[in-house]
Amino acid sequence: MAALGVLDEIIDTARYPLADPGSSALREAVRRARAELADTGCTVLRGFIRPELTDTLRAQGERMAPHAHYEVEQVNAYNIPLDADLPEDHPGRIVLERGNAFVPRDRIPADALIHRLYTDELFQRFVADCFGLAELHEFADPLAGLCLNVVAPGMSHPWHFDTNEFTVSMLTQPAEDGGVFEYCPNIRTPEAEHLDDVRAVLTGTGERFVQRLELRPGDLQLFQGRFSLHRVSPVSGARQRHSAIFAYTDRPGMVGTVERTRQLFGRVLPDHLAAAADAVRGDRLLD
Ligand SMILES: O=C(O)CCC(=O)C(=O)O
Ligand SMILES: [Fe+2]
Repeated sequence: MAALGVLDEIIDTARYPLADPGSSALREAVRRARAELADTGCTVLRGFIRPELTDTLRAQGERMAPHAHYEVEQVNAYNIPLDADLPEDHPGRIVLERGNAFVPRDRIPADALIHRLYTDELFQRFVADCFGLAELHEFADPLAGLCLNVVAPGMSHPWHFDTNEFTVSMLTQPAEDGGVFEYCPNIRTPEAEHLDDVRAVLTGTGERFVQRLELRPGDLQLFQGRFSLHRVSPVSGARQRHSAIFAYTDRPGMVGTVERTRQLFGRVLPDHLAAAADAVRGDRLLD
């Protein structure tokens, strides 16, 4: 039973018995995750990975980090074009430097701990339960589905809202200093942007909105970033900060656009071009 192998080798199944969804330990873990997600859009499952594996987790990340696409990009918090027609005082006009770099899925060995977790069906089932989703699918995108997010000293992953509904991540290597995950729970809602509050955070006067997570390698983080502005604060010291991003959707077949893929990874694959062609044609018939 391959799935059981992943569970017992990688996950601390004494704390998170994923193969036994009816157990009181697992029911309590799911209940807590759901309650915290409903409250703040964020929950951390501490010590998800077996403690004796945290050094392997770190070392594997360190080995793949040189394959990240390093290119500083000018962005805003909303992931919209910088020349968008916005009022003078709109926080979307504040330009930030995105200095993090992603190692794409095709550079992450299939036997790496994070890759084995990402594709494990019981892990996916557990994550879906925590988010209260009926189903969960890996991205069909060969690059964006699983990434290692690398923030080098002097860099940050600046304030932003996510375009996806939910994110699953795991710190694999902390920074020596800085590199803290900071977030503003529900600073906007589906009904209201709360631009004044967002501007306050972006300009450094919104401390009252900001919460900080103390993450340790091997903690599993579940996050809903569409309404909660968040960032990884500037990294300092000698070490890069590494985190695995496990990207899932509630519908199958998710492939990134050609433009965004080139920005994030510096290249595109035939799958991205094919998906773009399908989107234009609206069907999969031969020309
Ligand atoms: O690396 C992290 O902890 C945060 C990543 C993030 O916010 C993102 O990829 O959208
Ligand atoms: Fe994000």
